[in-house]
This record gives sequence, structure tokens and C-alpha cells, in this order.
Amino acid sequence: MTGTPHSVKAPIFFYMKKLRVCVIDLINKTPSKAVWTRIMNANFANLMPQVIATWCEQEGHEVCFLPYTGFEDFEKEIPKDADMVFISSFSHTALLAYALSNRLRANGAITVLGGPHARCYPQDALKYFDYVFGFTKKELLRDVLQDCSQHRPVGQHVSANKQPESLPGVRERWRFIKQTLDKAPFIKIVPMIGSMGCPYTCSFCIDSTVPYQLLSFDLIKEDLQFLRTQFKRPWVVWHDPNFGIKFDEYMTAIEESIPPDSITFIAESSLSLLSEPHLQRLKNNGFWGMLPGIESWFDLGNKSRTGKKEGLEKLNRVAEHVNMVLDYIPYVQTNFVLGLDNDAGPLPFELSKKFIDMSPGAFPGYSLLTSYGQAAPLNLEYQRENRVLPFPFHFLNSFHCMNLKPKNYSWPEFYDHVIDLTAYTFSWPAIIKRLRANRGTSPRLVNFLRAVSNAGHGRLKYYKEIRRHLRQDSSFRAYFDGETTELPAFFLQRIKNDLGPLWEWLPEGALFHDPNAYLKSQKRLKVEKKDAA
Ligand code: B12
Ligand code: SF4
Repeated sequence: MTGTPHSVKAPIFFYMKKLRVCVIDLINKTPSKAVWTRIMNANFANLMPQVIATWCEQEGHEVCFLPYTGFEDFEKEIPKDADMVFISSFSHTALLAYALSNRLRANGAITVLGGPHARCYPQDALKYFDYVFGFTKKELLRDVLQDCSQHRPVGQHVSANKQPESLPGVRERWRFIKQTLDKAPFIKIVPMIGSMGCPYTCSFCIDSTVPYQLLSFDLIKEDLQFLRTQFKRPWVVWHDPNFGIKFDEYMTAIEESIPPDSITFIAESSLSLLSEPHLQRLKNNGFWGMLPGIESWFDLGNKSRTGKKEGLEKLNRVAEHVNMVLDYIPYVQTNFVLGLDNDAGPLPFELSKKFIDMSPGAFPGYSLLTSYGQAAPLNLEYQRENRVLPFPFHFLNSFHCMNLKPKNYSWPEFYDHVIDLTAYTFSWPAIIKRLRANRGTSPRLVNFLRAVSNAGHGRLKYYKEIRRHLRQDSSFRAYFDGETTELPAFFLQRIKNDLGPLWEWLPEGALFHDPNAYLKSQKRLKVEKKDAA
């Protein structure tokens, strides 16, 4: 059910009850002691849990806020007496969220799930939470806070029909931002947002069906000024899915509110928006990091301003463009998706290696093609073709597994290529070349730390382990080929280790989900519509 919650009506005094609310932001899925995690995880926090906490406080409730970065002890920190607990989760933190929900329900709490996992896999999440949020507005939240009742065994799906028109700004969220950033020892990056959705329609993307909308630039201006009273030189990361669509409006808002180059900004933007005049203006305004998506040498040319150009032709154009970006922006991460259907043979990987040579200053972020439930229209096609594998959510982060059978590669062959490319990208000669090509201490330090941690050498080690199992263990290979659904011990053990004591609380059945739930829900909807007509 989508919309306002309908449960048994409670007496009027219930509506006035001040609730003890806890909001948990799952930034990590496992305890960790890694240096990179320690320095950076708090900077990867989601801004919506801060919004939810702010809204709950504004509704008069008592709020505790818990950003989980991997260093906290849940045993000590989880609330024992909360009436309602909101958990914000990605899919790769979903099993942790499910176990926590089970544990908190045993303490008497009503549990709520929101965030990317709730948007991508609502059907599954409803089995383990009283409420599961899609698009979230303050009015909907108010209804749920008032309702605050058990919905079991199947929770209630609550979703607005579109993204909210406004969100609390930095000043309003400050208590929760500060609590999160107090966990970051050096760089403290504040999450901000000025737009939602996207006017483009890349069929693999969660935003392809979400209309582009701007938030209040007056609020942004106020927030930027406020931040300058809190830090000598603030850092801000824009969570807009595609920053800079309304480029002039954005830059004018920044220029009108703060002195040039007085805040360090990071943003995710299509290469097509990064023309030289735009780059000049970004530089003047203190933009330090840009994360353009290149995705593939054989697909999605509109994102990288290469139109119908493919292969080597696209590579030459993109490398030249990225080098120009690096002339203005010190830190550039270029995002690629590995295993797309248009890729075949060694060529896509060889071109990426060539890109490393041609644009040595950029940090390449590789994602394994992953179909996140009902995130994108393209996923319906994958599900129709029965190509989606039921890897537990714990591994769905575009790195720990690829949940689609590659169209043009066998698994061992695919991992051979991935390993070769990763080894090349994070080889010592490439790392040294990258450091030489970068300007300034901070891009060098960040690139070095990332290369020797999980984003580089850690991945290489993990991929090699997967390849070894694929070659040596026939049941492991059978799982990847979709011939069995019996989860290989390798994955089971990882989940157990990562969840630690919370493994005991993982609800029965949570390791498995229906990979075709989206397709089935669409079919059901069609039948319902037909019946109604
Ligand atoms: C900004 C961003 C990031 C930032 C910030 C991450 C963060 N903690 O939010 C950075 C760069 C760090 C990042 C990293 C990653 N990301 Co990211 N990211 C995004 C992006 C582009 C925007 C998210 C956003 O803030 N939107 C603005 C908010 C206002 O809108 P919204 O997210 O739709 O939220 C609405 C509802 O869902 C709801 N809601 C959201 N949260 C909550 C919480 C509660 C409690 C409630 C009640 C409601 C609620 O309210 C909002 C208003 O309607 C999305 C794509 C997208 N457009 O969603 C991908 C996306 C969320 N990322 C994704 C992935 C895979 C990752 C990584 C795993 C990639 C990787 N391999 O490293 C990491 C994981 C980081 C982590 N902490 O675990 C996937 C998630 C898929 C999934 N099901 O898990 C997405 C959807 C992109 C995709 N591939 O489709 N990401
Ligand atoms: S991939 Fe980027 S450009 Fe394409 S729809 Fe998504 S946010 Fe927009």
C-alpha cells in the first residue's frame, strides 16, 4: 500500500504523545579499523537521516541520532527504550538494518526503513519493518509518527508521489551534522543539496524517471554563509544526482553569498556539463573535486559529450576532456561501469588501461554492473530475461558482486579482465604517475590512501579470491551461473563475520530475496488497474 498509513484509529491523546525517536544512519555494514574508513566514513553520511531527525524534533519528539561509521559498538549504543527507530540504509547495509530492526522490535520499538534500499526493494523490506518509506515529505512523516503502531507481519509502504519541494538546510540540521562530523578526525565534509531528479533519461539510473527540480537557492545562500561561521574553510559535498544542470543559477547563488574560493566544494556532474568556461567558474568558486560518469567506451555517449563516438574515438575525446578538467579541478574521479551489455572481449578493458595512461591524474572508480531492484526501468528488462542473480543484499554495492550474468563473457573470463584492469590501475608505476600528475597535497594524499586501501589494493585482493573460487569450486560457479540458489559458504561466512553479534538477530529468510520482485509487482499493478477499469 502506498500513501498515508491507515491503521486502527487511536484515541486523541495518542496523537499528542511525545515519542522517543532514534534515527540510525548506516554508513558502514561492518565494524572496521581501516585508516581510510576512520578518516573518511563520517563524510559519506546521507543527508536524509539528518532531515528526518530534524523533522521529528520539529514535531516535538525527543530525538537521538546514531550515525554508524563502523567504529561504534551497537551493543552500547542502540536505544533500549525508543518508541520508534528510523533506519537509513543502502542495500549493502540492508542485512544489518534487518537484524537491527528485529533486535529493536524485541525491545518494543516500532521500526521504519528509509533510503536507497527502501526505494529499490520495498517488497522485501516490508517483511522486516513496520513502515517502509519511498519519497518522503514532512506531512507523511507526521502521519507515521502519529500512527506509530505495529504493522506485522507485513509493514506499510509509505510514499509521496514525488520528491519533496523543500528540505531543512544546514543550519536546521546542524546538531546532527555536527554529531556526524565529530567522528571525522581531519577533513569534515558537510552534505548539501540543491536539486533532485535529472532531466536526462539514462535507462540504468534511479533518477531517469524522477523529474528535475530545484530546491531553494535562498536557503543555499544562507547555509553557505552559516558554514563560514562554523569552519575556517568549510568543505561541502553536493548530493545532487547531477550537479550543475542549472549551472548559472547555482554559480550565481554561490557568488552572491560568499567570497570567491572560500569554501571547498565537491560534486558529481556529467562530463557534458564541464565545458571550459564552466570549469573556469567552478575553479574561481573553490571547486576541488568532480566525479564525472564516463561509464563505458561503447555506450551512453550523451553523458560524456561524445555522442555516437565509440571505442578509441571516444577514448581520445574523453581523455582530452578529463585532462582539461584536471587543469581546473585538482581532484577528479572518473566513474566506469564494468560488464555492460555492449562490452565484449578484451577491448573495453584495454581502452580503460589506455585511459589510465592518457589521463594519469584522474582516479578511476570502477563499478560492477548491478541491478538494484526497482531503481531503474532497465531492471524490468533484466528481470524479464531472468538474468538477475539472488546475491544477498550484503554484497550489492557495485563491488562485492555483480548480480547480472554478463552478456558477452564467462565469469572467469570477466574476472580475469577486471583483475587485469584493477592491477594495472593500482600498480605502483600507475600510482606514482597519478601522484606526479596531481597538483597539491590533498589530491595526492587522497589518491594514495584510496589506491592502497579498499578502493584499490583491497579490491584487487577480493577479486582474485572470487576468481580462485570460480575456477576451483564448481558449486560456487553454479551459483554465479544461476544453476543453484544455494549460497556458497564463502559469502555466508562473510555475512556472519560482518554482522558479528547481530548475526543472531538476522531474521529467518533474510539472506534470500526474490530478484524478480519488481517485475512481479508491475504485473500485479497492471492486473489491479485492469480490474479497476
Ligand atoms: C549522493 C550519492 C552518494 C554520496 C552520498 C551517499 C549517502 N550516504 O547518501 C556518495 C558519493 C558518498 C555515495 C556513495 C555510494 N553510493 Co551513492 N548515491 C548518491 C545519489 C547520487 C544521491 C542520493 C541522494 O542524496 N539523493 C537526494 C535525496 C533527498 O533523495 P533520495 O536519496 O531519493 O531520498 C528520498 C527517499 O529515498 C527518502 N529517504 C532517503 N533516505 C531516507 C532515510 C530515512 C530514515 C527515511 C525515512 C527516508 C529516506 O527521502 C528522500 C526524499 O524523498 C544516489 C542516486 C539517487 N539519485 O538516489 C546514489 C545511490 C544512492 N548510491 C548508490 C551506491 C551503490 C553507492 C555506493 C555503494 C557506491 C560504491 N560502490 O561506493 C556508495 C555507498 C556509500 C555508503 N555510505 O554506504 C546507489 C544505491 C543503491 C542501493 N539500493 O543501495 C544509488 C541509488 C545510485 C545507483 N547506483 O542507483 N553516493
Ligand atoms: S546517469 Fe546521470 S545524467 Fe543519466 S539520468 Fe542519471 S543522473 Fe541523469
